[in-house]
Amino acid sequence: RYPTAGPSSGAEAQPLYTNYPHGICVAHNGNLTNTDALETLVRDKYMRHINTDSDSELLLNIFAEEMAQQAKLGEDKDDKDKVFSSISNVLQNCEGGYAGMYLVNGIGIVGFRDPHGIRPIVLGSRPSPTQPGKTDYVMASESVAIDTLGFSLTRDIRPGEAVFLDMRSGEISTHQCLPEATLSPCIFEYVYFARPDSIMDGVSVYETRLKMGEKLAQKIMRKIPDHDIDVVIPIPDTSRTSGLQVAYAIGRPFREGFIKNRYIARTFIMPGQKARKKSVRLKLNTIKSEFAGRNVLLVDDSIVRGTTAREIVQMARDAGAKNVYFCSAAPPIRYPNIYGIDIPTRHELVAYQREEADVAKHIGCEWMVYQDLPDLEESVKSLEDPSKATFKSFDCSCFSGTYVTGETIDNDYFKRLHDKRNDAAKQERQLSQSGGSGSGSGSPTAVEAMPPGSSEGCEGMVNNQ
Ligand code: PIN
Repeated sequence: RYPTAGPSSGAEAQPLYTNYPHGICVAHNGNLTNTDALETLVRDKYMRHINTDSDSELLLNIFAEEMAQQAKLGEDKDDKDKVFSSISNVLQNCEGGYAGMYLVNGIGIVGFRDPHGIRPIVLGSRPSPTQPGKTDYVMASESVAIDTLGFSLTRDIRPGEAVFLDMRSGEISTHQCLPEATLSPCIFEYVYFARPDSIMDGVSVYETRLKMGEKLAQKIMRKIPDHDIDVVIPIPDTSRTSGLQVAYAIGRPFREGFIKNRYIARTFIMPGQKARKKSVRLKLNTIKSEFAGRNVLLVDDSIVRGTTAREIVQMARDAGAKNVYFCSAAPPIRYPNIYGIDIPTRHELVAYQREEADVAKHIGCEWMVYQDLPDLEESVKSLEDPSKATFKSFDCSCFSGTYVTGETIDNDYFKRLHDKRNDAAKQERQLSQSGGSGSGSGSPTAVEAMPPGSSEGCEGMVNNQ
């Protein structure tokens, strides 16, 4: 798991382990938002020692403590009931977006998903190759892992639900540990994070990206009906799918103009604008003949800090493009993400206090078009199986500033997030390998009162998968 809040020290590498009771491990994806309150609970009430700044350790101890209490109740209670009660305790106490698994030594494995289903987790199965008549199970963040291992996707784990695999009996059981849970998954999984071959909450990620392209094309046609686009060029890799559909829908050729150097590491790992900027040129090269003398429409999945976008527009010009237009399959990102995707603090976002035309000016293109948020939501919602109709809403917080767990997210929270996430802080942490993870309490969800921060920009993001 990449750290989105704390440092990346070896002690925080998953799975995290506690030896009391039973011996319990945790692996999780996402981010807890009330870590201060949880730290107090674990230290002062549970009297448990905390060794790291990782929220995974809190998740581990909250479950472990409840398992210890359940163990005291004696043998007459089923293992699965003890496990499910302990998961209920986790879900009631932990706020944020998270999904994961605990392995309880001698008892089994339990997978769980946060009460809003912000982060994904799926269950798969296959006939056991070693025990005829029995079934093997697997749980993972994305269905692609299930395919790859030769299992079949069974279903998504529901928000607030736990799935327990009993290692003694080999039985599987499920329980809705928080009955009032509702599904509001992170829409960014569909925009960028999930692999296109994943099926997430019953919807093909690939198909949602085609829809995003279709809706984006419609907006381009509405806004600039007399456009003079000669060719549509995606910025690899994620935007290929939506770019393909943009080209098809506006009736212009789709061409590969940027080729990725497959030996270069992802740029988000590099702190600081200079390193990232340089790495864009190392990472991508142009096929000059696709640009020369043409009006090109570049398509990207999203624009975060705009550093890559700006560099890429310049690369298109250097390759001989006559005019460069830009479109984004996602709406303007104006707010930080607090559920496990490292979208930085507000002032580092290119769309912070900028409208479309200002962003176009900043990245250096002739004009640009962003997807509208209702269209993005519709791109996913329209593909939902109507017989299931499970989406209540989506977590679109980085576009809208509305956080589904909003009641505990206040300005104090965002200030601390800023202190951890800005470039300068990240660089300092990289040197010292120390830091922390934060939270807040209070009421409003507004993030207007962000403190001024680092002037450095960067590109890219990462989530906790
Ligand atoms: C590209 C994913 N995508 C590319 C991530 C960069 C924004 N950036 C978000 C665009 S891939 S910036 O799938 O990893 O190939 O323009 O905001 O700097």
